[in-house]
Amino acid sequence: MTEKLVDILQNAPSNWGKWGDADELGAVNYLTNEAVLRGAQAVETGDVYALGTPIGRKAGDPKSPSRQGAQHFMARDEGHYEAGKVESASDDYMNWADDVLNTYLHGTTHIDAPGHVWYDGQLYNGFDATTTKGGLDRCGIEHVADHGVVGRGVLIDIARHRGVDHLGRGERIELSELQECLDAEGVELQKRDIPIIRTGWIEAFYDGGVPTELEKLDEPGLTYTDAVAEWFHEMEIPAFGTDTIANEQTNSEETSSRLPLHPALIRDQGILFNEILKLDELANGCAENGTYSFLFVASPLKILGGTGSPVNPTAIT
Ligand code: UVW
Repeated sequence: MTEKLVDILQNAPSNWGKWGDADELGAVNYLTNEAVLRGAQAVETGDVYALGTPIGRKAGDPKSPSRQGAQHFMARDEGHYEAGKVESASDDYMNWADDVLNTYLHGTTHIDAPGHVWYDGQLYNGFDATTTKGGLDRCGIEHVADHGVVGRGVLIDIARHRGVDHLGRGERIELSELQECLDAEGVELQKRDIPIIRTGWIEAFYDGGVPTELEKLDEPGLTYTDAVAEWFHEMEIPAFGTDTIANEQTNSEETSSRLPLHPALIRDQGILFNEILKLDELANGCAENGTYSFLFVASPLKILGGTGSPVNPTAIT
C-alpha cells in the first residue's frame, strides 16, 4: 500500500462504528430480512445458475499467482483396496471413496472476510492488525458464514454492453458506464443490492485468452476514485462480485496502487468481495429473458478465523 493511497483514504467513507464497536460482520449487516425478501421477489423463471468455477482442472484453475492451485487427491479409492493399502469395512459389503482438497481459501471462487486486508495497523472497524496472527481473531469469515450472503443480485454485463467477448487488459470501468449499462438492461440497482459485474475475463481465461498470473493479468474493472467509494457507501452495497481475480482494475495510475479498492471497500467499509465468478450462463439467461435481477445466495464455509472461503454462489432468476 503506497503512502499516496493511505493519504487518499484518510477522507474516504467508512462504516466503522455503524453497527457498534464490536461488529465483525461489516456491510453484510445491510442484508436484512427486507433485503432478502426483495431478492426473493426478483425470482421469475426459477432458473438456477451456479456461479463457482470448477476446482482441480489439470490445465489449472484461475487464481492469483501469490497462491498455489488446489490439489485434490484420493485418500481411498478402488485402487487403494486392490493394492491392499486400505482395509475394507470388515464384514460390510461396501467400500467407499475418500478424498482431500488442499486449497488456498482464495484459490477459487471465494468471498473475502472483512478482516482480509488492512493498513495503518487496523482492520475493518478498527480492530488491531495483530489480531490476525495465527488466524483472524476478529472479522473472520465464520461470522459472515453464520449470517449468510442472501439478497437481490443485479448483473451489470459490461462485456455485452460494449459488444465484446471480454474487456481488454487493464481497461477501466467508469462509474458512469455502470449506470449506462444498467439503463440499457432496463434494471434499477437499488440500495443494498449486490452488483455482479461481468467483464468476460474468466471466460477468456478458459478460452486461453489471458494468462493466469495476476502480474500479467493487468485486469479490467472499477478502480478507486472518491466517487466510486462514495457510490458504494451511499448505495449501502453489502457485497459485490466480478468475473476477475481481484474485483478491480489492477494497477491504478491515480493511486499508484495495485489493489486500491481492497483497502477502501473491505477495510474501510466492510464490503464483501466475491471474486472469480463464472458468469457466462447467467449472462446468457439474463439476456434471453431480458431480466437482470435475481435472488443471490452465497454460503461461505464456517472456517474459524478464516480470511475468506470458497463458495459456489447461486443466482436464481
Ligand atoms: C488479494 O488480492 C490480496 O486477495 P483476494 O484476491 O482474495 O481479494
